[in-house]
Amino acid sequence: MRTKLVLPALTEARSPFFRPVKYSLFPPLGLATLAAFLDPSDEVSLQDEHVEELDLDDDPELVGIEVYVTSAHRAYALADHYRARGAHVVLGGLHVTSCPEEAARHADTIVLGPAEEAWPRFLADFRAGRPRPAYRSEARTLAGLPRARRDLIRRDLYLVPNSLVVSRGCPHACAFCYKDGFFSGGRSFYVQPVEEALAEIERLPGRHLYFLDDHLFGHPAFAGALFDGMRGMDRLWQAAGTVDAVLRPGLLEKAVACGLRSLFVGFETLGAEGLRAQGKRQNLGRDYGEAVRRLHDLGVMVNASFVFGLDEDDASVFERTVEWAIRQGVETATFHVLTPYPGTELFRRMEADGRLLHRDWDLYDTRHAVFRPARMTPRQLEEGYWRAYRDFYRWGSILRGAATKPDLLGGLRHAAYAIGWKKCEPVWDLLIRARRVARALPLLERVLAAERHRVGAGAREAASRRRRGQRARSRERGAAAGTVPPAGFDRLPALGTGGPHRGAAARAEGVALFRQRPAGGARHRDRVAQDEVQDDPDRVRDEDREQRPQDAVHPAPPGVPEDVADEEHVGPEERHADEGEQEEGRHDEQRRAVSLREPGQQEEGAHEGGDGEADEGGGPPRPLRNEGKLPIEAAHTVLPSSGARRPSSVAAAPAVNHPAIT
Ligand code: B12
Ligand code: SF4
Repeated sequence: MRTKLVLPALTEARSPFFRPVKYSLFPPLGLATLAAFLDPSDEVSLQDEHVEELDLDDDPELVGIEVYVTSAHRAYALADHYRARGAHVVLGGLHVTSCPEEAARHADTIVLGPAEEAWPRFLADFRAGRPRPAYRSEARTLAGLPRARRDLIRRDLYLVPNSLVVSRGCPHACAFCYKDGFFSGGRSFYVQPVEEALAEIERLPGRHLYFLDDHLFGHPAFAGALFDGMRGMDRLWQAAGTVDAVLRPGLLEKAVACGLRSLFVGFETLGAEGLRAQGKRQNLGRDYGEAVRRLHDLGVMVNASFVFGLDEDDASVFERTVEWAIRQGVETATFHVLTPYPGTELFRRMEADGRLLHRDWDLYDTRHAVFRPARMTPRQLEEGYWRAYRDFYRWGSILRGAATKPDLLGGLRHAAYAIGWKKCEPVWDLLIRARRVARALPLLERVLAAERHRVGAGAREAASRRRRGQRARSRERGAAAGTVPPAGFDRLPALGTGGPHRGAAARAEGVALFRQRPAGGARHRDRVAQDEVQDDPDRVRDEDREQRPQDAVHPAPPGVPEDVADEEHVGPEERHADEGEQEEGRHDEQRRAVSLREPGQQEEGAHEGGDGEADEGGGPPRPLRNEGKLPIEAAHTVLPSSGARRPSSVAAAPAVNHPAIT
């Protein structure tokens, strides 16, 4: 059987003038997966229009086309072309699943959802001469799949030929994500058996890997076993993860130990309210600054993803977001205009509210405003989006970001990575046209590897910073409870041994507990505070919280059987797990210390968090953290506008994973 599989490109990727490198990054893994189900006797050609001219004069019997929203029109044109030539055309992929009626007008057969089980059924029917017009994914597993036909991929045309996915979907359910629509009617998060994933990694040549999983850390037992298995493979790899996964102790360290050097993190917004409306509660109250620090301390570069146009965003959101990212020393940032993909909850809401401007799918590319934003015009949104890119990647911004790194090597690595992606686009364009883009991979590997020897030191530094942070937080709590003197104050001798009760009683009676310390007393006060920590009930609760079962890395027998692994996330249980997390998020909202700062309070805010610097200064007691007393709605992030060397916690909003490099 003569079969052709095609990944059509969106218009921009075919430009005769300029080709962004992002379209030459990853090969069409989905189509290589489908090709594996063909018979060895079948003739098959796989073409990716992002990197090559399509040969449209051929004469296949069966044509399979992958359809994304942005390439839908092109995909339909190709489908019409091949149908006119007598081929049987099958359309599949995300957009077909979202808009089946639309796709069906251009296809002999459509396949809805992930196709590992439906595509072989179709092939059997097709060979038997009775193909049906539609197939829907009925069973979902990644166990025992035939090997993706990577031999059909022209590796030399991609910068990152070793892309792979070892899971499908994600344990979360966000209103703007493609995930729920695509995986509806079955499991929406499942993983490959660990041995099979490791075997695939072993087969991939070279050192560099890019995991395209929506949330590689989404199943801690699986991810832990995978990372353990990858130790000693001498890989360098990149992936995507959520803020909460980054903050969770243990797993990230394992990932770094087996080669993680750059992570795409969906920060999405610095305000809580917008993404709360999107149902992304799992990351609420998370400390974004701490997430970035944790990654950097472990030698992992950060590609921070942000989305603009949420209902709480006004025209100031662009500058605030960019400024925050630069100050955090984020190496690369990916900005998106909020885009209601068809099939998502967000799309349904926007449609019901009459906010969609059009359905020209070509423009649903996260660069155009396709809906009416709440607090700015569509034009302001688009202009702000482009301005954010320009501002973040200005030479001055890159240098400022690089200057946040603790040493020269870190700064150079930062600058090299950012410049490589965004300042060398003409060079990429040339390499792409000369079909030499793969030659740049060793360079990428060198940049990624640059900090490797620092990782041990980074981890130690991180641990000591955490300890200092714990002490600082305990002091704050102690101060609130009346047991520990605030910064710059000493305990009055007569009341020095009072516990929380005594402190509260004394406060109630208006008795002074502390006196301002004369200059030079910091060392003594630190000792006192450290002793007090032992009695601090809040601290115990804090530690408990860090070790809650749901936060802990589950014991991971290597080779977690997929079914067992999935039980935690599949079907109704998945929903429960999600709800559990959301519930947890709600509790966290109440319990976690959320930094509440108003403009003008930046200097204090800048001293909060892990590094404990604030307490070294003396002066009056600084504002205490919220301790959950104020509603989270009040916790809009206010970004530092000046002065702070390292802004810390931000009222966190949930993360979204849309893995892409730039
Ligand atoms: C890698 C990637 C890219 C790569 C290239 C794509 C490629 N080589 O396949 C690059 C960087 C170029 C890219 C660019 C863009 N991307 Co992109 N990308 C991805 C990513 C991270 C992984 C895709 C992947 O390999 N998945 C793994 C394989 C195994 O799955 P699959 O491709 O879906 O294939 C399975 C099924 O869909 C089905 N199937 C697929 N094709 C076919 C065909 C037939 C005939 C059949 C029967 C079945 C079938 O079977 C496969 C096995 O189950 C996804 C996120 C995701 N989780 O999918 C986003 C994603 C696809 N991208 C997205 C977007 C928006 C974009 C951009 C517009 C971003 C931008 N602002 O520029 C551009 C435009 C893309 C385009 N050409 O139109 C969205 C798409 C939304 C939508 N509804 O279509 C996604 C889902 C990200 C997101 N969460 O928003 N992307
Ligand atoms: S947006 Fe990200 S975290 Fe949310 S469901 Fe999608 S992949 Fe998961």
